Amino acid sequence: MNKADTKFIRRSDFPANFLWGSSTSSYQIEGASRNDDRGISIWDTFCAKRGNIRDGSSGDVACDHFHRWPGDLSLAKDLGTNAYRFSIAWPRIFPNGVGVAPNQKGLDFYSRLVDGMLERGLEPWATLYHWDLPQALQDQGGWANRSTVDAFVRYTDVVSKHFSDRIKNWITHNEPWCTAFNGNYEGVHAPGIKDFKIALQVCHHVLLSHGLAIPVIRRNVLGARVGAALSLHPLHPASDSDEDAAATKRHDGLRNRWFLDALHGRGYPVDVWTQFGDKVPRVREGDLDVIATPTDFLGINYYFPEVVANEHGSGILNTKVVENDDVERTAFGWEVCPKGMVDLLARVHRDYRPAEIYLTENGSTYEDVLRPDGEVHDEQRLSFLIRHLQAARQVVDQGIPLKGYFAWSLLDNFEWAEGFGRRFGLTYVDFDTQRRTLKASGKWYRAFLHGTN
Ligand code: IFM
Repeated sequence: MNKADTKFIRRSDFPANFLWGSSTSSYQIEGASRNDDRGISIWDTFCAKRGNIRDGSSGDVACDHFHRWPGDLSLAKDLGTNAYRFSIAWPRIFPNGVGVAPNQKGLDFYSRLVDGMLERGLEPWATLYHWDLPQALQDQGGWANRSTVDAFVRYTDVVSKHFSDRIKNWITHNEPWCTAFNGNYEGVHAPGIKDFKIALQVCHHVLLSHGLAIPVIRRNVLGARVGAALSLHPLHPASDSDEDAAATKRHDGLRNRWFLDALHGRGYPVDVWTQFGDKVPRVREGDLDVIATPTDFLGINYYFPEVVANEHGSGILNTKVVENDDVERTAFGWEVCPKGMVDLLARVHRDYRPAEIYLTENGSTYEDVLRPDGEVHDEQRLSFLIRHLQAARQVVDQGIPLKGYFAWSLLDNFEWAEGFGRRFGLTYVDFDTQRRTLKASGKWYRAFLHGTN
């Protein structure tokens, strides 16, 4: 393990108005999947199919946050964070995805939750879509069907109107890449489709719905601040060869530029678009302008860089992500590379100039053990956190408008296809008893935020 020196980072190294938070998402923590008339989501369906989730689990109970949210928000407050990123489960608001009237009980749940944040001095950062699409919409084709875009806009309208007095910060979509490609090309996430053409269409509709939602939120919420959260990766060629350099550019075209270019008014990158042949999405006149609707910030979820090689026959773009052995990795196999975060944010700032950037997720998973002394000594996560905060400071020092950091995650939770086997929390959750224990990394974050480390 690479030790990080805790002395070299202090909260006071950051601007006084820097936002400090933690992130979660509805399906990963809420549980109570049938309570208060919540509808079925694609993740309920996906989890029910044997073999989809590594440990056969689901988010049915998860962290039981639906019932335990007061304690969880108090954990976030005790950490010293001043913001909290959460997501709203669409099927709690519209159990069938659309409808004449929303489900009042669903609105009431989030109302209590948001009041709980405000009472604790946590600024609510709401994500509208963190992957739990109502199953009824998937039954009509899901995001591949353009009518899902209209349904999303209607859901956005209802929710943003309802919370207009209490939520100012809105994230339309979390990681559209994952929605589109994990869910509809690789088939490892809900809805479990493996079709590149469908994935590209899904991606287009998700981005379109982002653009259409922005003016709706602005109309409903005075002083609203709106953006999307993208999962982005710094990329490196596997060798000095021209082939690997070209492969890296192609991979970047889909992994990063497909989203960044479209959101910043440049359309989809032509160099990769032309490689997709008849698989390209149907794009109507005006769609690209809608997608490029100006935002207030860009959310970046940073986890790891990728090394790319040219490989004929591999994937759609003849590219392959390779692993070199001599790097530090998390238990997920993801490379630990704080410098990659600096490079990535510098690149985004240089090439796209978003008004503000927030690190809306950053974190790591390790095999945590709750010891007999009642402690979780997660030194590796602690080191990961410190080094990424040091990297964040370098970003700020370079004059890049990074305005906040949200650690993923407040709690260990349901890690999608990996089930409960991947712990990302600053807080350890015993899923048998639902007991929460702040890990060493969480204690350090608390001391950092309170200025006592
Ligand atoms: O748990 C996920 C989260 O839902 C989206 N971003 C990455 C995290 C870790 O895999």
